[in-house]
Amino acid sequence: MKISAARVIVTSPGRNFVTLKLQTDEGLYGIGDATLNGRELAVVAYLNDHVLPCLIGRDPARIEDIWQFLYRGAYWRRGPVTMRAIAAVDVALWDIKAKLAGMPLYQLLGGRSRERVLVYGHANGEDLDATVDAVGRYIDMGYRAVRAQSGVPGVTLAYGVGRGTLNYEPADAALPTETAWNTSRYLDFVPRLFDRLRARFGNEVELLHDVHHRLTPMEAARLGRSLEPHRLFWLEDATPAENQEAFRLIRAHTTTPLAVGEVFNSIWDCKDLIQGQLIDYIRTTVVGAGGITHLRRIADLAALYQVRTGCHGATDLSPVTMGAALHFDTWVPNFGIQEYMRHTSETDAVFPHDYRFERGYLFAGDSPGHGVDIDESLAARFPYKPASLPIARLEDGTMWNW
Ligand code: EZ4
Ligand code: CO
Repeated sequence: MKISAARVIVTSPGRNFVTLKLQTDEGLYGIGDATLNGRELAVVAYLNDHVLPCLIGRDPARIEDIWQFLYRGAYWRRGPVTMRAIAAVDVALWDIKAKLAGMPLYQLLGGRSRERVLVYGHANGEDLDATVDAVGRYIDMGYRAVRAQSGVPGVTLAYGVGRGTLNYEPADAALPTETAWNTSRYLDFVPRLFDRLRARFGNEVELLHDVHHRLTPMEAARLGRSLEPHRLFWLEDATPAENQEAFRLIRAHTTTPLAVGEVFNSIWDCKDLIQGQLIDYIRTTVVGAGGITHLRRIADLAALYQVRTGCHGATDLSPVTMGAALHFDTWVPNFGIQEYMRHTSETDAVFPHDYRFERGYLFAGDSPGHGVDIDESLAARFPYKPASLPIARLEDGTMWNW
């Protein structure tokens, strides 16, 4: 069998997605996601100009060798654009291999380690009352784990606050929206939010919170300590992690579990965090870190140190990534939780899939492959629309981390 054609499909059914379709000379095809929020066309160019011409005529069974070819063979290693392009190829190849075997992908990875995949949803509101109500609505929908984000009094456009729908999408304008940040107000507010949530909902529901890189290590340590009574499932991205060592300081001061890594793209970004036992959950996902082939190396390293997985699953990762992630989650022994933001109904229609949500869990389907397809004629009805992620500045104008 040979790879006979490769095509990149860009579609925007509510938001932009980049999808790779690899075809074989025997009629089988595989699908991979290559979406990089706000930088979609950079990955399209990387695939079209540098990756796809090298794939034609290759044996699609050689997943590992093609991975190594694209990683080592580029000379310029890593980075979000390269690693997403590699992920798209890798996932499409696993899809082909599993379809050829007539098995759901999790069977090829080593089989089922669990019956269902615990997920968390995103509840958010413009203020404290609205956020408490939003968490209640997620619990009513059956969620057992909920991420709570709230507008902060005195902060214009805090991270994670939607505009009245279930589908929060931060890439909201062609050019970056400017938001203003105030750390003191945030640090005063967040413990009050979780006081209210625990008082209202008790300890049964798992609660999570995403700082989205806004704090320094010592501020993060203070927040983690102040949230200890609220027993969070995790505190996410408390400080930027380019310097992995920064988490040592946070860790020394708090027992609140820490999660990080949705922006990481290789095992090298999390090696010290894992080996130093500085985190509890690693957030790298299939599309972010070079596909199933590389993510499983990260998970295996993490398992040695009792670090569990918590794959990124925001709506800017397409249903193809969600499908592949659910097969990964169904297999991976050190599974923690899976993020699950619902896609719009237009997105779900463009990407027919066999995974399903029930009572707080997602279930990978049993059709051969990763179980997600693309309806190309429907996709063509939603042309690409430029969209950027926002930026954040401190109130004096200093650029900050969004
Ligand atoms: O802001 O994926 O935990 N989830 C997140 C996401 C990110 C988006 C950026 O594209 O932090 O909502
Ligand atoms: Co996050």
